[in-house]
Amino acid sequence: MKIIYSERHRLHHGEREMYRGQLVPCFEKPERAQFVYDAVKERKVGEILEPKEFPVSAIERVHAPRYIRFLEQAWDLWTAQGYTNDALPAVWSIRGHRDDIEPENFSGKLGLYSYDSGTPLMAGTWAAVKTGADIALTAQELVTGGERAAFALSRPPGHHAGRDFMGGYCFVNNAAVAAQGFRDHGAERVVVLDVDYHHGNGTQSIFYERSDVMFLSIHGDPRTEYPFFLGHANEIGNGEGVGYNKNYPLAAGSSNALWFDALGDAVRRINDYRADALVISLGVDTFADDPISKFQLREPEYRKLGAQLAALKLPTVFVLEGGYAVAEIGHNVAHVLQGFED
Ligand code: SP5
Ligand code: ZN
Repeated sequence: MKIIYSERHRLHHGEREMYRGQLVPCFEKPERAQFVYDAVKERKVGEILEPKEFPVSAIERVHAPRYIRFLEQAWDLWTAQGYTNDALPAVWSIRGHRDDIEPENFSGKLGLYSYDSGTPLMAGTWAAVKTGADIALTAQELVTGGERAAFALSRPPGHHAGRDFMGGYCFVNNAAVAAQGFRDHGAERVVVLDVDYHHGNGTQSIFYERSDVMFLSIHGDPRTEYPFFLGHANEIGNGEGVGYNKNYPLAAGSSNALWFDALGDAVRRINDYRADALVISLGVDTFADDPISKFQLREPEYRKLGAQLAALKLPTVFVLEGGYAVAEIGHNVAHVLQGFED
């Protein structure tokens, strides 16, 4: 399958994230995409292409314009105050407080548009993030144009980013941008299936009231696992969207048998929905040796996942999400893609 990649992801390279009261080295780092690039190239998964450039309006189909303006301007606003280090939020709004007035103060703006202190923002963040969305849209356009599948090899990841918030190392929701791209180019029903270890809270919230994009996610139970405040089984959608959101929270440490039971149920639902296109939020932090996650997948499981996705026989875009066992993530991703193509 075609692989879309750009070196520009390197412009985003956070130094430290807040964890248990301390700043620790970022898990989400440029080497991640480099290892994936090296693995798909070495294994000849497919031709590697540069992305096209798309207008920001394509991103604003799923993100609030004032949030995107903020991302574009954030570094300039921060450095105008004399700072040169990564910006990290330390104050947030909360239930019942105002979100309709954007504070003038930079820390206030950053808090309004984020929900954790693990997602540093720096000089090249917007450029990398914009390129990531262009990569997702290029993959979608190729598949809309008749390619069976394409892989958006981008970072930073996207599935924790919502309509007007960043967090979980994510700024723009590349999977949601691709899904909306399918809708805007002829697909009537689109599925986003999220197999990252963490619940795709951003994607869920973007499509929660819609029946034209169904969202399914298999993830660590939010009772104990990040992002904690969304991803429970009783979140089934709202309004028009009732019945078009499905969560499979699994206890940390769950067996591969349980994981594939969830995938089997998801596959049945996707078949019943009669989708026109499929977007996979492909996180490989489900890997047994991932440093921040607690599932047990390895090569045979990744190949089986790819094969079961291929059996859906849908035009498919894979979008890279998490995965922090840096040296192995390239092979883990390649196993899914090769399992899909075999
Ligand atoms: C895209 C994605 O996978 N985002 C995940 C964000 C998780 N952020 C919280 C990470 C907490 C780090 N825990 C370190 C445990 C070391 N033993
Ligand atoms: Zn993750």
